[in-house]
Amino acid sequence: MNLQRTTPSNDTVVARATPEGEGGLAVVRLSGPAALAIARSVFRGPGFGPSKVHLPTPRRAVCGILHEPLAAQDDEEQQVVAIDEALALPLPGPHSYTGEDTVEFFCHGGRQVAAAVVRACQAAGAVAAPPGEFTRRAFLNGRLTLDQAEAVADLITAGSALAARAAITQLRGGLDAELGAVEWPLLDLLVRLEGSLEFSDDDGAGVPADEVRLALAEALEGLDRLLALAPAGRLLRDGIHIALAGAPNAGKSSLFNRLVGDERALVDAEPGTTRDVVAARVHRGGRLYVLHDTAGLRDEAGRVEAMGIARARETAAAADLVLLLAEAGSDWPALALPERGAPPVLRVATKGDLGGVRALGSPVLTSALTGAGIDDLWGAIEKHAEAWNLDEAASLGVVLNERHRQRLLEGRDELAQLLALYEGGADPGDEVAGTLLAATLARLGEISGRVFSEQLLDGVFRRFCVGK
Ligand SMILES: Nc1nc2c(ncn2[C@@H]2O[C@H](COP(=O)(O)OP(=O)(O)OP(=O)(O)O)[C@@H](O)[C@H]2O)c(=O)[nH]1
Ligand SMILES: [Mg+2]
Repeated sequence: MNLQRTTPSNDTVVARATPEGEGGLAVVRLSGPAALAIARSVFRGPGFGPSKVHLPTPRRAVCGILHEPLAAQDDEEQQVVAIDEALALPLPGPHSYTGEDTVEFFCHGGRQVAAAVVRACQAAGAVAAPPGEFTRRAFLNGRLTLDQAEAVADLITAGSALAARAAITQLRGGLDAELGAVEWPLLDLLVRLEGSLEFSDDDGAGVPADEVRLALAEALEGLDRLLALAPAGRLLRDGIHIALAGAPNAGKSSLFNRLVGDERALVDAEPGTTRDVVAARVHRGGRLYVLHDTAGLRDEAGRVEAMGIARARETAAAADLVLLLAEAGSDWPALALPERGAPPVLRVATKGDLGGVRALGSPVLTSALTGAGIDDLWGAIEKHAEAWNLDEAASLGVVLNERHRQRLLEGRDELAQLLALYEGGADPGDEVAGTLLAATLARLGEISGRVFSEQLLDGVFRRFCVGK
């Protein structure tokens, strides 16, 4: 197997790990071979400071003074220019987040202190850490797999309780375990295929085709099970997007406001009130929903309204679920969604308080005025959401992103092709099978980073924040 490992750079990096702005505390993190030496020149406290007689106790925080770097490193009496009173926590490698020597400073929050601490560390020889640098080093030092590193970013950006649970479960090895269940039997098979080549002179017997076929079929099933969770990964990360569409005056904005629990969109008796798409986030049952109110659909509209209607159709086509609204008793408007990949449509009758009969094919009758049917509507929405298996993905810790999905799809297709050779009755032979299988395993190995390139890492860590 192609195991590429580039070593982390020799720099010692520094960055604030907490967001900028006012808050009680800020954390500044130093990591790299010179972390302790740099910490000694900007922090005076038990075990720190210029004297090398006392060393800090690993993993024990001490209180002291963060200061401008000292000119003469070994002058115990030298007066320091204080930046803050702070805690320093020495975390020697390899038992640190990055796997390198690390020192974390817990200083006062706000805009000035942490920035001054970072500057002091830089003056003492540290370089500013680019986004994701600490996690990149953690990966390069074997502290995390690549998909665990991605889960760190997902955990930080999680927009819902369920997304956070999914990310921490993936960080704790969820996806790696599920992938391993597919990869290990294939690795085992690969070893046997390659072994049979080496010893073929002795006994002439390769791996029985039936066994290869069975192992490939099982792996294929496993990959399909994982791929079925790809939509859940996207919905956990981006939220479930719901578009409200319908004829002008159907009561879309009123229902939108009800669902959001806030008067976000303008409501008026005049048809054509909503032009632009108005979006709002709603948290329910640990999930994040992003609702979109849109312009009423009609044919005769002015120029600006027509632009709004085009946006309404685009929003509906891109949504995960469309609520198609019509006043109880009136007809359903034509939505004209694209034929391929169109989202499911849930028909919702509105203005139920006016006494109109429930329109044919509508499972839900609502009134934005009285609030009747709103709980039922949420129930129907949640029923749709169940089908996307967000809870399963979260409890397994399988939060697939586009990168994972692509590698899984490619691996799946390659395995399917190999399996087809066997099923066609033609045994391709252990050598061919072994070569194809090794290529597939290398592709799947990019998910956990068992196989990686600098380019792959740049792509993954680009979306991280500074200080992580
Ligand atoms: N009685 C009653 N009136 C409603 C209800 N919902 C909306 N309305 C009224 O219907 C009119 C249109 O409501 P909107 O929510 O602006 O309708 P819309 O579909 O967003 O309209 P456009 O943005 O113009 O496409 C307003 O006068 C609302 O007060 C309802 O549940 N019951
Ligand atoms: Mg409206």
